[in-house]
Amino acid sequence: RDLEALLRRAVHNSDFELYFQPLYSQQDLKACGFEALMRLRDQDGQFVPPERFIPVAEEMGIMDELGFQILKKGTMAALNWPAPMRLAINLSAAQFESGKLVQHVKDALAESGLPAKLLELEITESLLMQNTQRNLKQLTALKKMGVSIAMDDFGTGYSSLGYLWQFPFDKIKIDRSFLGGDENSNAKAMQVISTIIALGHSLEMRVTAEGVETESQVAMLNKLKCDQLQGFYLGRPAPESELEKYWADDA
Ligand code: G
Ligand code: G
Ligand code: MN
Ligand code: NA
Repeated sequence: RDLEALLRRAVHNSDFELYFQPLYSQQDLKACGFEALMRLRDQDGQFVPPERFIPVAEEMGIMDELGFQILKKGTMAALNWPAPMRLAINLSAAQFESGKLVQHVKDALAESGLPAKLLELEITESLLMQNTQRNLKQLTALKKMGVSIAMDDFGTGYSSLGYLWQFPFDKIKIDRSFLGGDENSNAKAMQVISTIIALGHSLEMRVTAEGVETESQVAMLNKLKCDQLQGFYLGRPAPESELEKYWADDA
């Protein structure tokens, strides 16, 4: 199939792009890092959605190698950002299953020279539902290297709470569905968000809200002392060449 050929080329020639979406710190509402998001183009130059190509890459058994390429590309890009701008990278289960993840992260950091403390790895809770102990072990090894670990899409999985206390995550990212409701559901969603923030803080984790699309959401999350914000209102995923604006107005 076409998509398989695209993916095979992507992994062989590192023929794909990374886009980067800014993460804002609540305190000064300035960008403090970027999340890398993989972008793959078809023959016509149109983007194929990650929701479509990532499952195929996993089926093909190349997601582990592709994940390694993403780590290498991402850390190389982040090297050009002003410190302490951080890099967040999404991991997939295949990278844990291969048993190579820790070495891949080590290699990417060594090759790029990016300090481990500037790298944050995002995992979803579904990843911890299989091979829990084995995966937690790899996360522990990564943490020992100085890399931080975030739980992505928090609140959407089956047993968010079950894993939260089993591993010292540095950060929780509240799934964007909590911010996506209409005005009626908003008040209730706010209660839930506020509770997740309190829970995270009680476990000494930082909390990020995803899917921030309006100014009033920014104000509300500020009031709730949500540590970081991410969403289209603050910045859409963009290519490396367009990130400078996020630190240009710093001086
Ligand atoms: O921005 P967006 O449409 O790219 O992302 C859609 C989904 O694809 C998200 O769940 C995101 O976590 C996932 N995704 C995007 N880039 C990567 C990547 O580099 N690695 C992995 N494992 N998932 C990614
Ligand atoms: O699962 P993960 O959080 O890694 O997914 C990132 C995805 O979320 C990307 O597809 C990105 O484009 C999308 N995204 C980021 N911010 C927003 C937002 O404010 N609104 C919506 N609808 N999607 C967003
Ligand atoms: Mn993510
Ligand atoms: Na997410």
